[in-house]
Amino acid sequence: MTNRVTELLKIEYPILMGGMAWAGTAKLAAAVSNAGGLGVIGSGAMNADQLLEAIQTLRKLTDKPFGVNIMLASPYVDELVQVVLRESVPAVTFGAGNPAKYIPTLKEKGIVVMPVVASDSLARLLERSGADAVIAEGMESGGHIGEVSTLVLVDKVVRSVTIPVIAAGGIADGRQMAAMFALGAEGIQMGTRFLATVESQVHENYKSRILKASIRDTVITGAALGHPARVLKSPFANHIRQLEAKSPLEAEQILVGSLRRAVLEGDLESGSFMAGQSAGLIEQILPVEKVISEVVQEFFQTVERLCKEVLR
Ligand code: TUI
Repeated sequence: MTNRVTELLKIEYPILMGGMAWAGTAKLAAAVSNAGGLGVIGSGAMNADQLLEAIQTLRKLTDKPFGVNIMLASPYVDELVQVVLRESVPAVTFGAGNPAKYIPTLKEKGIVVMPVVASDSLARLLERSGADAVIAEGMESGGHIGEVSTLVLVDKVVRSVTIPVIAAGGIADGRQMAAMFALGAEGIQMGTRFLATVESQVHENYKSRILKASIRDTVITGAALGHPARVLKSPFANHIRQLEAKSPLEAEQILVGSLRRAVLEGDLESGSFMAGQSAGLIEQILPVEKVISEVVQEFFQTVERLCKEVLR
């Protein structure tokens, strides 16, 4: 496949890995890059030394382009930006905030900058600030989310900017990829789909919970705390939702470390199993390469089918 996103990133398929704290390891990112997509190290829970180590590990596993996700709510943002500059990583994605002030120095180094946006207004602002592409992430996504669905957000963002738009949130297969391309997106980003792979290092409980989930098995926690996050339903998620209304400080306290407990320990009692609504579409743990080849194959089949059906 060749389009503006594959050319910008020098990759084979316009498929990006979501920036996932704890779960977005060097090993998983290298697998995505080796399969022709853009693997992305999730630095959300890392300090500068840990990010440097992850980049070095990834570089031993692949010589293909890759990215680093910087979560703007991290206390280490400035030092993480210094690491990606020093290491001249090929690409950076940003989430959970406005990264405009970091764009000029990253561009000077030739780093491709792709912020995640949940609104058309931020997309326009970041295009003016020099972003190379934007990732329009709808509220079907796992983790921290905005308020607009992927279908509506991608349509609006495509009409609002001239830089390439990458669609994210709820996407796990090739028919959805074709739907996003129909709206004018030139790439997709998937998170949850890559968690349920052989190379993913999340706890087995996390993978099996994704496989078992139906499309209605996610809920939003943290809305009353000002940081809504989509997670798999559980007694713990229900408990937080009740607590955050009455006692926000207590809710914040029990949320601390809950993503780590889910990813590393598979803690079913007090873990936050962040996942998108696409969890309900995922039926099998597959090698990353198979995920990407199936998505691409289904994308092309869908485009062909649409041409035939409409032109019959
Ligand atoms: O960032 C994500 N997903 C995440 S981050 C995360 S860890 C976290 N925990 C608590 C609070 C914050 C983060 C788990 N999952 N996705 C990208 C994303 N960015 N989704 C939504 C946004 C977003 C929202 C508002 C981006 C910009 C924005 O505007 C802020 C502004 O200043 O205009």
